[in-house]
Amino acid sequence: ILRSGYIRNFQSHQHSSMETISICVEGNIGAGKSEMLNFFAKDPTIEIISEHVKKWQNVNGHNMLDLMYKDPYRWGFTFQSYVQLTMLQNHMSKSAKPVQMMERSIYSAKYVFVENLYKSGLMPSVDYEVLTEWFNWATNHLDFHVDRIIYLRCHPETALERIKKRNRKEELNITLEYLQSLHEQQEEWLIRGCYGKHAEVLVLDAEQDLESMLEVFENSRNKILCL
Ligand code: TTP
Repeated sequence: ILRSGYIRNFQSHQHSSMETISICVEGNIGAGKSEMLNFFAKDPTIEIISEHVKKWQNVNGHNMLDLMYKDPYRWGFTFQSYVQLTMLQNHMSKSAKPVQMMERSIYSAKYVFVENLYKSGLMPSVDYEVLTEWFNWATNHLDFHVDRIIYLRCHPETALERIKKRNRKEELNITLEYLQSLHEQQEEWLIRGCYGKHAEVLVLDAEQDLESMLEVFENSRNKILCL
């Protein structure tokens, strides 16, 4: 039986104990999502899904991430449609473990990145409409659910500092303004609920250094894992 992702998400609190708990980690570029997933990867009861950036850097020899940053108007649609596919593949993958934790979701790809490209004039409206049709169909007809969203919330300035430090070559020209727009989109989605509610949202303060963040993950373990 096909179930609506939306309807299932609203009913997340009722999920049966036989089902995997599905957690998505969200936050701006550089917020520390990978560090959080690395921390929980040590737990044998949790399946981690995190290698998405590597996929986007090599689509059968094409670095889609790089093309998108070099010319978003030309490549934004191609890139975002591939992101949408890889996110769907992640959502649909079945886990043998009781908890599945994934980096990002089809929702942030759409509500944060696609909306931002469109609103800032970097995506033609026909591209935006086609991506939206695909997104609406997939989230309404495919059988996946999200139980909890962890929002690693930090200032765009902090995100920029971390991006500079890690020095991913495709991201060298990311500006503070770009991160501010993405931050606004995240706030619209996860704090102000402008795109509807897909799952319970747990906000964690991601301003702190890595050591303090690891302590936060340890102390909030039960809340994060919906225990
Ligand atoms: P993130 O998914 O934010 O991964 P990250 O490694 O930056 O996360 P963290 O530092 O918190 O561990 O972004 C990866 C790159 O992909 C980044 O340059 C932004 C870009 N991206 C898009 O352009 N569109 C999208 O829909 C998504 C999800 C990411």
